[in-house]
Amino acid sequence: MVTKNKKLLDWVAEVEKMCNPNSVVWCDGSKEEYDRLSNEMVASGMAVRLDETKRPNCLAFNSDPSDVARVEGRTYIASLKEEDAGPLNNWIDPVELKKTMTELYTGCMKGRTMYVIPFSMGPLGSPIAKIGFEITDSPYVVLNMHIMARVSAKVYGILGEDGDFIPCLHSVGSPLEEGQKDSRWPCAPIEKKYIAHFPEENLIWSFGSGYGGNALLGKKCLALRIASAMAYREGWMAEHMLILRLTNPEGKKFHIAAAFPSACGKTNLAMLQSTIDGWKVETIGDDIAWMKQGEDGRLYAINPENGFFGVAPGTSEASNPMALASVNKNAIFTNCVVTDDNDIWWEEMGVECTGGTDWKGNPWKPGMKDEDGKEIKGAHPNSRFTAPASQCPVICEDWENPAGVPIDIFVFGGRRSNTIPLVHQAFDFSHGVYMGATAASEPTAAALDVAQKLRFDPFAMKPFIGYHGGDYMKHWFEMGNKLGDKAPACFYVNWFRKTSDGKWLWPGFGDNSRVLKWMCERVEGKVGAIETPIGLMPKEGELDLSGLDISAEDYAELMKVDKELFKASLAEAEEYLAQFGDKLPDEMKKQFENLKSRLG
Ligand code: GTP
Ligand code: SPV
Ligand code: MN
Repeated sequence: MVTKNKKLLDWVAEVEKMCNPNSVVWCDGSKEEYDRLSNEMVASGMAVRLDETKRPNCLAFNSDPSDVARVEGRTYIASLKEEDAGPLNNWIDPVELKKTMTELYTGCMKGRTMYVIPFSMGPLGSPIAKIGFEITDSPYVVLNMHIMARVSAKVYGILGEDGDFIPCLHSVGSPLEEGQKDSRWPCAPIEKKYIAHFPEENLIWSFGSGYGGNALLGKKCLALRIASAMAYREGWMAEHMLILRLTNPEGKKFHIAAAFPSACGKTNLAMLQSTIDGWKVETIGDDIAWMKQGEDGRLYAINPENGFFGVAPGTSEASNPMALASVNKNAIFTNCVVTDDNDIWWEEMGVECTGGTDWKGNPWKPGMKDEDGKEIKGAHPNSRFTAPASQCPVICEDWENPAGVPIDIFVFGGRRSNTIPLVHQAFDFSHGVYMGATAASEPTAAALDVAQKLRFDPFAMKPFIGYHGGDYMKHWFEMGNKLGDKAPACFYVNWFRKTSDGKWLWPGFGDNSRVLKWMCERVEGKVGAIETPIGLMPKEGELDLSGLDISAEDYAELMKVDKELFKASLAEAEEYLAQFGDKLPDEMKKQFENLKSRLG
């Protein structure tokens, strides 16, 4: 018996009875376990092993074409009271939802193995870490969890006989009848998918999807939705943020946490290769930050994850060489092209591909067109790599330090082809909270069912706040009050502004270091700023553009603050804020009025 923990034993027995698997495997996180499951999945045809000389110990998977991203419309915060879930979440009464899901779970693991995965989010045994157990019938999930979380037999010891943990139940929702052949990627149809959270119980139930944040429950479900609700209750923060260390030519270190919506540049910024001399970035995390006030009054951040689940398309030697280096061994690729010579490929990888098998499993060549003459993409736009963070060449020596790193700068942002300038700074922390809370972004491929228009995505947390959005804003203001003059400086960026004919106005990627440099110099008081109605912007000549080929017209367009456009957007902001009702903090109203009067 691997554990004597009663809560764990009872829960596993109960789930086994309900789901009726063929057998139960208590996982230990070992290499032997990883290799055994990899070999089994290759033998059954569910995975492809890539060429060992080119990409040692790497696997490629293709998902079902219906199961390629998070499903926000099927994601629920089932708090006891509907008002506690707030307007940004879907809600179902927890009793009712458990009844519905219990019916779905009943017998759902027939013909399958049930795995019990012991994991820690955050360094094993550190006071800031949280222990979870994921029960799943997907060996693909077990393999990914090995990389993304700290899966280890040691977790049973840390848990002890009466320690607590966060139960995470997952099934692909596709039982196998006697003699039935499994599909390559079992899952359930959309109307049977549920990604459910019971925040008062710290409980997660996921059914019907095998993909990413729907299935790797330590990530969005635990480390953001459940953790954000805990953080609200306990006075800390769980945010959808990358964490990086930036060192300037004098050797001074700055720590930056940045919140951009899904597929809006966190992984890229976290591993940035600076294009300006003497400035160096090291990665601490690329997706999630847990932050607590330290004894010195500053805000300290840790990355609770152990790996990267990164967007593949667009990752190249030119855009993100450090991500590319992270996936040259021990990685998993989902929905990419397996090339004819058994390597991996995706669009804009920057290497030639003569052909292979596309994400749907069909023979594929670059430039292939469908019946309507539209180019067929080899990789799905939300195809992903899973790679151990330790393999990133610029991983920071403090990335596993349980004390975390002190945050100097918060960056908010989104994907906006117009209106929002490259960078502006908040007048103070409260204004920064207003900026973050009213951030808006254009849709990406990271979620299947998001309307194809601009949407408000407060602090990039719209899909991940485990409680009421108004309380979430209040919590941000309260953190600001607690941190006082030690609160991080707040900035807002937009790497994605385009010309009227659709060209990027800003080169982005490594050149984003120029913007980070300006932020650090602002914090140090080395540069000034121009005051605009929306915030503080670089003075002429103070944003380092040395060696960059950007025309004066493009630069002016990139930095333009069109007062009329901003004035016009006030009505949308007002409508968005109104949905928080009584829970909208007075400070948000005040900040809105201030902005309105500054815009005149
Ligand atoms: P999630 O993992 O979904 O949370 O995404 P993310 O925020 O980590 O986004 P990521 O860094 O993977 O970038 C998503 C897409 O944006 C990729 O296609 C990138 O190539 C592109 N991208 C990232 N940074 C920049 C940039 O500075 N400029 C431009 N034009 N594109 C960028
Ligand atoms: C995101 O969508 O923000 C991701 C990918 O990081 S997933 O893990 O699928 O949520
Ligand atoms: Mn993300």
